[in-house]
Amino acid sequence: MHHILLLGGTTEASALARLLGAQGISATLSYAGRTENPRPQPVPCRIGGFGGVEGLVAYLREHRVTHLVDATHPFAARMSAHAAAAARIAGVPFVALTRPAWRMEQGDNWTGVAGIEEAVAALAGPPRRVLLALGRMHVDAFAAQPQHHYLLRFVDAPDAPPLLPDHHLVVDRGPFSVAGDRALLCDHAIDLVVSKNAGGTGAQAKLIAARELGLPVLMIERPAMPDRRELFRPEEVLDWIAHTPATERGV
Ligand code: 3Y8
Ligand code: NAP
Repeated sequence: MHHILLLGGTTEASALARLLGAQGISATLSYAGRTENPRPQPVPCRIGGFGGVEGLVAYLREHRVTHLVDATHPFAARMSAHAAAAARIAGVPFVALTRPAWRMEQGDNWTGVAGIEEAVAALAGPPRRVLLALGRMHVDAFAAQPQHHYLLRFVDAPDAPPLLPDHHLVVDRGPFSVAGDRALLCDHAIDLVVSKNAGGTGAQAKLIAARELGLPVLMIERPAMPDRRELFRPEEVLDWIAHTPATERGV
């Protein structure tokens, strides 16, 4: 009898949850609890951290998890590192469900930077009008470059106003549309887009709109991920589950 723990928070995780629910495969989708109203799911959900690797190992054993699927966002590096370690310790079959990084296409004008700090440093210089579509968790780092006008997009309204002196906040959740993001860039006279290389389709609209409008993009590259097997389609994960026998639990 299978029981899948699915680490979620992405479009692909939700697509896999729909497949698991439709096939009646026992699964739990896990959220960190970063947003106020996470999308309802067709399988039971749990919300909140596990308490590090040890906490996740204990969870895998207590809930007799037979397969662990890491379908978290490519920037959720800490969760992914914990998942790989805990699966190995607990002897639970493990796979990642992720998406390829975006690559520059004809008409794109990208400057790649290694991380958030490098993106902040790259914004030194005269005032610009910047779409900072990185969510809420890293926004305060950009207070080091207060000269710009920042257009911010958060999933939820923040408890306190962001530390940026000149900003406009949009509260909205993806997936976003090209028409919507193109209108946003035009209405706010944006001249630079800052983006994580999230991959997938949910966050891609701003890049396509930037290409159409001839705007430059500061692209933040992904953090390193542990060595692991990676699949790119939810159907491939179903197939993996079907062909990966559940090891004896609790031994
Ligand atoms: C809590 C679950 C689904 C999943 C949808 C995807 C697409 C829409 C686009 C922009 C970029 C950003 C951000 C983004 C997108 C999907 C996906 C994706 C980017 C929810 C969700 C959770 C989160 C957490 C949130 C972070 C933030 C990042 C906003 C739910 C809606 C910027 C990443 O306010 C906060 O603290 C938000 C934090 C982590 C990154 C950050 O550093 O701020 N995602 N996003 C998950 C949990 O608790 O475990 O509320 O339903 C999920 C989705 N957001 O099921 O349809 O697959 O990536 N999420 C980025 O890519 O740069 C927005 O604005 O253009
Ligand atoms: P992170 O930095 O890699 O993880 C920090 C800690 O949050 C983890 O150690 C774990 O706590 C907890 N955690 C993270 N994801 C979890 C999950 N799915 N279920 C239970 N606990 C989780 O993660 P993050 O970047 O904050 O991302 C948090 C969530 O938002 C993830 O589900 C991710 O898929 C989603 N998300 C993130 C981004 C992004 O840009 N980072 C974008 C879209 C969606 P413990 O150590 O206590 O177990």
